Amino acid sequence: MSLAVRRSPRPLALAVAVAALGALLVVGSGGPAGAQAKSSAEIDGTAANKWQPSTVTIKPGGTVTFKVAGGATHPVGSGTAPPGDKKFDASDCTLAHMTKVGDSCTVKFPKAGTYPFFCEVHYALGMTGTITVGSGGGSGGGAATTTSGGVPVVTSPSAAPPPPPGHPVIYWAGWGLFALGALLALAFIALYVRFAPGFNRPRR
Ligand SMILES: [Cu+2]
Repeated sequence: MSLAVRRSPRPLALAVAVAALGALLVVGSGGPAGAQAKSSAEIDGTAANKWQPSTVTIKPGGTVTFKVAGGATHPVGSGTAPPGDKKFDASDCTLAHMTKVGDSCTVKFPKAGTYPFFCEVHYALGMTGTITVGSGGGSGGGAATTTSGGVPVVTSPSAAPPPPPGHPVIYWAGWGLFALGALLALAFIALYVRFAPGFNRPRR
C-alpha cells in the first residue's frame, strides 16, 4: 500500500482513534469496586534480601506464590520471626523448597485476615512483609504485627477505615490517552483551520 500523505484531515482521525482507545481503557478497567483484590499474587525474594512487593492484598480463598528471584535461600515463615506462628501453612516454603533461584511455593489463604510473613534467613535484615486477605477492613481481628529494626512491634488495630479503593494504573493511563487524543484533535483542527486551502485567513 502506498498511501500518499494527503492534506486530508487524516491526523484528525488518528487523534480521534487515540482518544477512543483511551476511553475504551477507562471503560474497560472501571470494573466493579473491589476489583483491586486479586485472587492470586506473587512475591519475589530478591537478591537485596527484600520481599518484592512486601505487602499484597488478595481475596479470601486466593493464593500467594513466593518465589526465589535472587540471592537464593528465602524460606518463608508465617508470622513475625522467630519462631513465627502457624497462621498459614508454610510447609511448602521451607529451606528445602526455597533454596535456589527459580524455586517457588504457593500458599492458599482461605480466610480473611492479616498475615505477616518473614524470610527465615534474612528477617533480621528486614526481609518481612504482610499479606492482607479480604478488603483489609480489620476482618482479621487482633493486632497487626510488624517488625521495626528486627524488633517485633505490636500495633493495636487501627480504627481508621480502610483506604478507598483505588483505580488500577491502566484506568489512569486510559484517561491520559483520552486527554492526549483530545489535545491532538484540537491541535490538528487549529492547524487545519490555519493552513488548509480555502481558509485564506490573512497572515500577519
Ligand atoms: Cu531471604
